[in-house]
Amino acid sequence: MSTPRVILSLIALLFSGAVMSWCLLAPPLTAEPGKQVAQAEKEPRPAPSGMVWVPGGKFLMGSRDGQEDEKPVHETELSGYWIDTTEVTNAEFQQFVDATGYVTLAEKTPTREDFSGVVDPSLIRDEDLVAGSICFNPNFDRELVRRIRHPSNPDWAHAVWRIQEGANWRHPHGPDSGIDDKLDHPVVHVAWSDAVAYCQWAGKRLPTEAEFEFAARGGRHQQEYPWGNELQDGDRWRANLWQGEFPEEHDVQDGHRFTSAVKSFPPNGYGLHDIVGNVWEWCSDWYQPAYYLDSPRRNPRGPRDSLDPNEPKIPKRVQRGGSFMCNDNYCRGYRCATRMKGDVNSSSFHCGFRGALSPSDYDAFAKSPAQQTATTR
Ligand SMILES: [Ca+2]
Ligand SMILES: [Ca+2]
Repeated sequence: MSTPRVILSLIALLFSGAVMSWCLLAPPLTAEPGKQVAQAEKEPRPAPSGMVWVPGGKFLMGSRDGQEDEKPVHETELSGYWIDTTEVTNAEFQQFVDATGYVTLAEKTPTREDFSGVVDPSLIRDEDLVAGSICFNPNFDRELVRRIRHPSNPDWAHAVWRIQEGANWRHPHGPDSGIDDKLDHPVVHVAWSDAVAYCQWAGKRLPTEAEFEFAARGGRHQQEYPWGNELQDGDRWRANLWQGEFPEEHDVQDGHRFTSAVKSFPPNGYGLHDIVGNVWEWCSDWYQPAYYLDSPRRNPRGPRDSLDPNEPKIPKRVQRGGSFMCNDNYCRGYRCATRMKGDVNSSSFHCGFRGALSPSDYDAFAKSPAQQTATTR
């Protein structure tokens, strides 16, 4: 069942596994946990429709207690920016595709040349070269998964995930599924380049990893989640996550087995919905686990290139926020500080994106194809 994309990217895309130890002593903290971060910049003009102003300022990025790639906690300073209040929806992506005829990566049949330099072409079978995208495998071998026990084992990932032929943004679970009843759900099965193409049409850009974490924190200082340090509010779930022992038990206590309509859960302190949970979201940065050791203090934009020591040949960008597939026993991507990486040439049924915009880019935004279309309707 494996295709090169499965072989090369499943673990990296879907499991926030152990990374090498780069832990250093964290610098002294300059603010009390939970304290509001001072608002640094006033909004220069009214926010574009569907966006909110995030004022920037200083914050402590990273976590003392998380994965090694979240360390050290370091003071970071950001300029203000606007960011979409929700993940980009199927309806919005439909507008983009209708206007441009854009075809996503998952809709194209890969060729052997697509994997040049990454895998020996002779190892790729003809039957593996199919258009498709990564989905959960509900018929996974339970005995195998129990025997392997740990998600860091490649065989575990290959058992639980699969390339679904015919899965793409129009067909989230394969050819027999559709989005007619999911137009207000986040678009999924978008590769990094697909997300960038949409943002360019919309006159926006992907948020940087630092912008995403700042936004997720919602003005709260060094809190585990966007709303505080408790995952649940009594019995109430605050985001679309996975409840039960992954992957064998799925209790669906939050009412959503897969994606949920955006705004199904309350916003955080900046008015952002699903900034954790529902779907993972692409950021603009390349991924390197040790980046925090020497990242710029002001407006960091990620390293110059990608380096995942586990799979150094595969270029990876940052993903953030976790998804409806995340829970405590598998992948705690819904923490504010959790970092994830994704193969830029892969897509999945639980990763999407949202747009960001800097004030300096506002004029270009106003002239973007999407805005021009909107004003001539
Ligand atoms: Ca759920
Ligand atoms: Ca999300």
